[in-house]
Amino acid sequence: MGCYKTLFIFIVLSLCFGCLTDDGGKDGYNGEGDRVVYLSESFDDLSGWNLHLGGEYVIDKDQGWNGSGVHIHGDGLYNFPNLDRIVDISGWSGGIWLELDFRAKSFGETHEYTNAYVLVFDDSKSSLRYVGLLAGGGIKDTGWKHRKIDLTEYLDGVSSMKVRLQLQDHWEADHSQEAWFDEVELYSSVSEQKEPGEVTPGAMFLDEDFSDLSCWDIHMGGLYQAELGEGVDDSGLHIFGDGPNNFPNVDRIVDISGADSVWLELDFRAKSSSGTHEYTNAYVQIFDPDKKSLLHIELLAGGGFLDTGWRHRRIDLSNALSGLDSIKIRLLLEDNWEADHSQEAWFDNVKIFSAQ
Ligand SMILES: [Ca+2]
Ligand SMILES: [Ca+2]
Ligand SMILES: [Ca+2]
Ligand SMILES: [Ca+2]
Repeated sequence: MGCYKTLFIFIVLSLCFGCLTDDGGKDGYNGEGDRVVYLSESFDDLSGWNLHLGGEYVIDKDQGWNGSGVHIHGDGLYNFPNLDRIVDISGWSGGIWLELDFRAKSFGETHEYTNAYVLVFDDSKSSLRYVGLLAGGGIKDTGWKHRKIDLTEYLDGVSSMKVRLQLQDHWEADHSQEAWFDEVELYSSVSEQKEPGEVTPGAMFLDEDFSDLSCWDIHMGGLYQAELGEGVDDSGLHIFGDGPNNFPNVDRIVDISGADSVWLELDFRAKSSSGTHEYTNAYVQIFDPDKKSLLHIELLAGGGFLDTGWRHRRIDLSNALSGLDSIKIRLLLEDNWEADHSQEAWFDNVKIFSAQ
């Protein structure tokens, strides 16, 4: 499999600071079956949400999927307008899901610049647990879409979460984006919980054990370096150093033509000089190299820890990557912090494959 030099354009995943006070989510009540509903928001009004604006952005009510919804619109340069609220989910058991309807619109359809996100934090630790990319470029108007997100793995041990609905505008002031959200539901259920199925790899598209780095394009910043370091067995990729606002990463193109399902798995470890901040650390990003659009973000470790130790993650990308012949995979460390707060990350055994 070849390696290709590709134009590198940065996506900076924003983490806007902190939220102010909140009156908390709606009290839990029983919905369908054994569902416990923690948040059921139809946006008849915006009460209970903290609005965080930037540039010339406005957040107000507009036509939603069902009745009214919330609308983020305006323009700005490098702005991340969002609304968030804290939801008490103490005592949840079984599985926990977030459902919402959204629509995202962009001035242009040819850029990887991102648009609509939903972010989930552990509020008690100010740590980011989940990054849901809803629309990541390559579109002019998604129309209304529905998304159901299984947060069970990401909210393990969390009793107070913050949900943030966000538009990211990395673009010049005269290129605008807008997003709508509606019918946001957060609920847990024991009976709806699904056991993760076993997956047997079939065709392998990438099987990287990091015995060398020759097939990767390396993009560093600040004092960051990439080297062959400690792996799960033998060597792995180690990204280390320091800098303010640096996003060192490696990427490569992977041919997935003919895939009828696409799975990604990898081992990773992330370390931070502080265990108390929501600042992020290790990510995997997947792009459509032709459209330069971002298709999936997997947050591996998002703050609130000193050292994760080695962990394993397996992700079903079949829906996000359906119909593509090639993708770009990027292994990324984000250092949004000052120069004297450092982070490092390790990656090993990165595999992309079809299920048998
Ligand atoms: Ca509504
Ligand atoms: Ca703009
Ligand atoms: Ca290895
Ligand atoms: Ca730093």
